[in-house]
Amino acid sequence: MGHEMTISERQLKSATFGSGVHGMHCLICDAPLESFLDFGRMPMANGFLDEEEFEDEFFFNLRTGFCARCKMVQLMEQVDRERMFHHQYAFFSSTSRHMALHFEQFARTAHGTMEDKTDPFIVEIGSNDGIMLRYFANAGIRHLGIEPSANVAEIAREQGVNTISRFFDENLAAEIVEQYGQADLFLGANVMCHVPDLHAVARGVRSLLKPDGLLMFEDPYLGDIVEKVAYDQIYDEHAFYFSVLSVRHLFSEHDMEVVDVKPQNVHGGSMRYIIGHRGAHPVSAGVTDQLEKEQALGLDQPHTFDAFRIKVEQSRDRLLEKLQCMRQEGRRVVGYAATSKSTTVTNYCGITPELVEFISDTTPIKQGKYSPGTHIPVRPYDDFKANYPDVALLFGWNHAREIMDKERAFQDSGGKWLVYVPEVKVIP
Ligand code: DWN
Repeated sequence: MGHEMTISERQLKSATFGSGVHGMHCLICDAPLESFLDFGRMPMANGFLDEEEFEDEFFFNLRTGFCARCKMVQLMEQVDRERMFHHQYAFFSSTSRHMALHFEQFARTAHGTMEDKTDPFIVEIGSNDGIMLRYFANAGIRHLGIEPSANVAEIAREQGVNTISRFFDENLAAEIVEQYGQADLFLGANVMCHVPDLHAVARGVRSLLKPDGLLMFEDPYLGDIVEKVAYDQIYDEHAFYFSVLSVRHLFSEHDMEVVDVKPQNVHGGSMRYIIGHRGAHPVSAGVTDQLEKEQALGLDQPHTFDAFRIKVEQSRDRLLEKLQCMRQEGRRVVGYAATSKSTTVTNYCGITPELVEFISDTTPIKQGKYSPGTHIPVRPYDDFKANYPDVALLFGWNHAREIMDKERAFQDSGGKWLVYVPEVKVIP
């Protein structure tokens, strides 16, 4: 996943950067930003750490803003990309079986758009451990993954997925064209929203794609975040929260247009955007339909985000109250899945090790460490299985079906799930 070296020049224009809501500018269109939600001091979502690192832990101010001009929702402050994506990046896409299937289907759909092509070439930005590109690698199709986090990129290479560890921009696009020629498809899954300098990516995509080439990417959808009060999608790595409205504006600045959109039932509700050079492909009626839905939902209006903030605060208060009640009743609560999202929830709600004994997670690199900011121990999944708690706080709510299906024994033993998206409730 990539973005420009440091904070965008656009935001640096602000003399009051980091000290207030005034003077911040939109990373896309440079209009003044309106801040609508301040989570306060926040560590990095994937900054799992050892005890001796507590003292030097990095924090920043997590705030979101809305651009009334281009409708882009975004972070008001960016963390340098090298702090987030490096040789010890803690997230591996292949940890979910359901997601592996989803990406195989995405790859098949993308492949289907190239049936008439001879020797097609596919590029994927933020290809992680190769979860999607391995489909093309196995089919013998020319492909290139771009993944700056060296440890996950290495896993992709071991599986035969051609991968380079770089951040993508127009300069890298020129190098790729020189070496491989232009691309038929440019893919991205849960990556574009991580890139503060999206203009550099858009310029790169524009020069890299053939005249009839397609950009297909998907990210968590702002409409779902707002409707489900899924505020934990907001953290350092997610610079943007896209709608069709804002994505259309961005690419229109680069002579490209959204030709289709497809809602996806992953990560709590995502949207897939299909984009081509302006005029190269017919625009589907689905685009207009979705734009109308967004207007009905008020995604173009600042008051929608003020209402969202109130619901977020209510959700935080209810969750904390529930956990405090459970502690008073002497019930053991354990977190399930040390997700990036859990960092926002635990820090914003003030969930400490007194309320949540540990967080169970299947990723070896997180185990034995502590959660960012709140320092809840992260333990291997076997610890959860060996001694079921009374309640599991489901930080991986976006994988609820997959997780609850495989944890039937926990529920059969009397265990309960505590969820907080779309509302705070105990299951069963
Ligand atoms: O955009 C991003 C999304 C797509 O993935 C990133 N910035 C980082 C990451 O976000 P996340 O960490 O919130 O992703 P997940 O997929 O909701 O959670 C993954 C974590 O959950 C891993 O640490 C593994 C853990 N997990 C588990 O312990 N047991 C996951 C599943 C499905 C399980 O059964």
